[in-house]
Amino acid sequence: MIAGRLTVATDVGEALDLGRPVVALESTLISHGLPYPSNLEVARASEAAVRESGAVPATVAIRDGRLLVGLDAAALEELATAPAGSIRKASRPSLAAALAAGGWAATTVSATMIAAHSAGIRVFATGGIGGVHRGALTGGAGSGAGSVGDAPPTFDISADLDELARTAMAVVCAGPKAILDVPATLEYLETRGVPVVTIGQLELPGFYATSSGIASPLVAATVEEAARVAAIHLDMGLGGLLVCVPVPEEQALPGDAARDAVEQAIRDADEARITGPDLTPWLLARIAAITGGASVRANTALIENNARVAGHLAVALGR
Ligand code: PSU
Ligand code: MN
Repeated sequence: MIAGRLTVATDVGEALDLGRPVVALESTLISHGLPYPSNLEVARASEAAVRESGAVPATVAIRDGRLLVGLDAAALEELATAPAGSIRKASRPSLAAALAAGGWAATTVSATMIAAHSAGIRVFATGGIGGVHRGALTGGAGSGAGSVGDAPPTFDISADLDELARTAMAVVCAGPKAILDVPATLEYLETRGVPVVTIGQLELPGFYATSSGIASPLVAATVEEAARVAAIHLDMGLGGLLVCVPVPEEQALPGDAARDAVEQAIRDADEARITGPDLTPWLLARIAAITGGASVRANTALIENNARVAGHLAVALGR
């Protein structure tokens, strides 16, 4: 049983008992997605944004064989300041091993959904979900297996996608990460029955950029409208859904700058032969270097914004 592995923070447990809105936050973006001190700043800012929206934040991580749902200030700081590489990245396939190993592990979207859902949380905010990596289906560039065209397909598809299909939660993000094959990620989500609802614009957000250039499968004018769809999908037990919100305009990267940085980073990852769970953190760090930190400002802004919207969504779902 998952519940037997949970350590739920007191304020989170009280809110859940009283039926008050709670928003789960993940920890891989803290340990693997962003450099210190931006990671700690955004972790704190996200919790504050959830509170300002009228909900209780529950950052999820693993420590000493327990799934922590809600971290105190000291735990958050420990996680954010741990030396690079000292914290495991736990997703569904690596969750049991991370629990068995003891010590700290950070939870990805899939592992956070498993813990938060078991605790009774229905809304979760992240930055950008994982998805179908470039070269996953076609091989060649982006496959991580060397720079050019004859590399075989990698089948590198994030466990986030199947988790969305099976676990009933609304996950708020700024779109699939721009390092991915975004059209293939959308098709995969459709095949697995996951609604993708964008709030406030017709196009799917592009993570660092406000738009991906691809039409969103579903559009909601307001958070309340998205909440009505989420409530029905979750109540019918149809699994999870993805709610997309664009990065705030002021911190967004221009679409072409984001595209150039992503393509350069993917070429570099191919050359360095980076594959598997290391690929996403490696690409994010490389894009930060290429953009002189502009991607980190966009990433932190979108994470905090998603936390705020998730808070409003949780409040609306509670009505
Ligand atoms: N959003 C961010 N930065 C991140 C992530 C999301 O802004 O680092 C993390 C999430 O934890 C997500 C993971 O589940 O990246 C995807 O990793 P992979 O592609 O290896 O499945
Ligand atoms: Mn992968």
